[in-house]
Amino acid sequence: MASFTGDEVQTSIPQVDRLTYQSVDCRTAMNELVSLSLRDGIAVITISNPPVNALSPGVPEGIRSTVESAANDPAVSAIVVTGAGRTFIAGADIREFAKVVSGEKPRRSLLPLLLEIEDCPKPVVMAIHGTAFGGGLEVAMAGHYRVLAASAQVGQPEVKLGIIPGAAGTQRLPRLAGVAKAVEMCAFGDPIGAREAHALEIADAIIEGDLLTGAIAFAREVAAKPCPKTRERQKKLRDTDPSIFAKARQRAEKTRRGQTAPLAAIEAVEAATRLPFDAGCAHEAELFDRCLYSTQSKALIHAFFAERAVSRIPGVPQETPVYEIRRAAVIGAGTMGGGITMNYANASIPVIVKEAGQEALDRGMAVIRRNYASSVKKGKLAQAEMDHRLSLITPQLTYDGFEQADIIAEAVFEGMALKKQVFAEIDRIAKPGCILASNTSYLDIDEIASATRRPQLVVGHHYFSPANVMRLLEIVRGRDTDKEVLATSMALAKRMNKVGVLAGNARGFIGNRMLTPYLREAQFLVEEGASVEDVNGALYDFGIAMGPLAMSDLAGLDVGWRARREFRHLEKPGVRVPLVADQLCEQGRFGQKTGRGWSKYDENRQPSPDPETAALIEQTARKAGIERRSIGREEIVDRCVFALVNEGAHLLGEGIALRAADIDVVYLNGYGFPAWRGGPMFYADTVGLKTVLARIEEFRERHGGDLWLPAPLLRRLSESGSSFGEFDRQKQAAAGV
Ligand code: T1G
Repeated sequence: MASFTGDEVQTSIPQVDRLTYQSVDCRTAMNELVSLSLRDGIAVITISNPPVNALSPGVPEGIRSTVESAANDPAVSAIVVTGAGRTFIAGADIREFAKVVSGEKPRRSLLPLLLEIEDCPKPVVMAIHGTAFGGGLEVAMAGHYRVLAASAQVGQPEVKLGIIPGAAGTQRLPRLAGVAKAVEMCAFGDPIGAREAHALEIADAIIEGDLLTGAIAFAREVAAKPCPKTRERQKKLRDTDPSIFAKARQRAEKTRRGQTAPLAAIEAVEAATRLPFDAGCAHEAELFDRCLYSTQSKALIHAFFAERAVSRIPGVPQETPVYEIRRAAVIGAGTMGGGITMNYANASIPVIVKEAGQEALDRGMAVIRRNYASSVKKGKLAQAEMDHRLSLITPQLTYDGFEQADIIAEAVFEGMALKKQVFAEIDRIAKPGCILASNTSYLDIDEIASATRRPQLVVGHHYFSPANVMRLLEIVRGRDTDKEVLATSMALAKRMNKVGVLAGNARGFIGNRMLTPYLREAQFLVEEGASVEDVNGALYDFGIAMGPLAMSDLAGLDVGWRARREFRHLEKPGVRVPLVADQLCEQGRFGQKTGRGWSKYDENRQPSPDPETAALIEQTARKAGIERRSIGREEIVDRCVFALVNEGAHLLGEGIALRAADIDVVYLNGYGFPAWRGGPMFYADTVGLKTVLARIEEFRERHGGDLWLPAPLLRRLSESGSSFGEFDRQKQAAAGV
């Protein structure tokens, strides 16, 4: 069973600064981030550090001084700590981590402050609304009592940033909620709601109505009572079943494959059951530092901020007006149309879904119902909510009602002629100001828009299959697409709980454009001697959710086949193209859906090597005079991943993608690229662009032609010793977004 070793730590880990947070002068007892007020003997400490009350520099200092001041004030019988705005404390300030890792700032420990809160002679009541995450929950657990608004959430999501709780969260949480729950919350990072927190005794009360009023009343009740210290609670640590940790490690290896922080979190909570509190905290701090200085943490923190930056579009300021989307209509109830319809219903937007025939419509609605039913079965959706969402969906065979829609999403068969016909039709029906969105995955948005009289209201909304599950939405800007339409699309993505990424109107936009060379190399590798299993296995071990050929078999080989036939005229003579996939399709082998493709599939869609495919590959290679050789995993990974990177650099250079980070967000949320590698562009930076360029030139040397022509931007950044991250920073500074 794997234990935490920590992935390669990039830089040496400096000693933690024992200097705790310097308190400000007690007389003032507050700073602009933390204020203190008195309500009839109850001190109210309010943290106000928008947008999420992170523990940025100045906040811990303010908390320390105000707690000290209240503790020393004879007029105070109890203390309430709360957050201003939409949330309690959402954790440590993640932006500070980079400064610590770069050595710009010393790492400061929150531990002494939390001990002071816990040792305060007057009851400290933590009043929690919104989120108490990470350091926020750790501060809350150092308090003597916690009262939650009914809608509040608490959690230790640090592992999602490649770290673990670093302020005794792994030591105090098991003492409050029990070891099993603490392992789950710290190792997997998902928050829990107020009711569950109350049932687990993390929360002492749920406050209905005004939180502060309820918290002050609660504080008044406990003012004369003793101050229970979380660190002194032992009951829930006793007789811990050791299989809790073994099971958690198994689950982490299965569901957090390749990630090191979950294993570190399990080890830290385990330490709480073996070591006294202080020693447990010291062990936690050591594990925390190993994670913090790891590449995985940098990658996951990059992914956190990248996902929040994608909605910033130069020239589309945050205050750009958006169209109100009250009603929607979808054309096509197939695999994509059905999922898109669910997205609108999930966002509480009434939606019409139109199909050409009753049978197809019934089939589409049956899939929608089945999807909802399976969520109810898994306890992810209440039956009432399922019924409500279905009630928002109107299946039909006509365009009736389309004239009232604020947006019409098209998800018909991927052919330009049909798309243009449909857009001409809906353009005639739709009301002025209605947005027309195409789900095309690679066709020219301007060409589609040319079939309408409102090209400024035409945009690509490219969802990923299954559309109701995959978080990515590529928002494709056409030549005439209005900025209000882009702003509306970004806002709609957020309403659907999707990540909207802006893409330029190039064939295949961002994701699929990069996928072409990635899949090309995977196919060339099997022609040159690697087995289908070698190629899939190497990328799977690299961390990608599914190997390239397995992914093609899942998506259906006929999808690419149709596109290749549509664009055969664009192929450059004399340029090598993959030779096997077309033959598989001509033999009706489309992958999982036909039981055979690159691999064979049983009735449970479990893959196994297909000797016929292997023979076909060998035969094809021989006929084409392709030399076959044994190929190592490193070459397989480098050729596939660097093909992605090189094409990504072309896209950036052409302005099809705004930021390298946007490309990473596309691949993390649409193509199963491991978040702990940060995305293809971030990964390239960790390898070093000089190394990437040298490898690409080596491949060009060996395989010739333009396929491995290094992108000019990649060459420029590599030669100037720069990186994609630096490219983004400079661009952001220049654009001021
Ligand atoms: N630090 C710095 N900035 C943060 C932040 C944080 N912890 N959380 C959010 N932001 C910024 C974010 O970048 C965005 O900025 C804005 O706030 C709004 O965020 C010691 C070591 C709280 C659920 O992992 O999960 O504590 O883009 O768009 O959708 O053991 O933010 O507007 O410039 O996400 O309403 C642990 C991370 C830290 C929580 C709100 N805490 N945050 O979601 O808004 S590690 C977390 C969230 C730690 C301790 C350890 C979410 C949210 P901008 P948003 P939202």
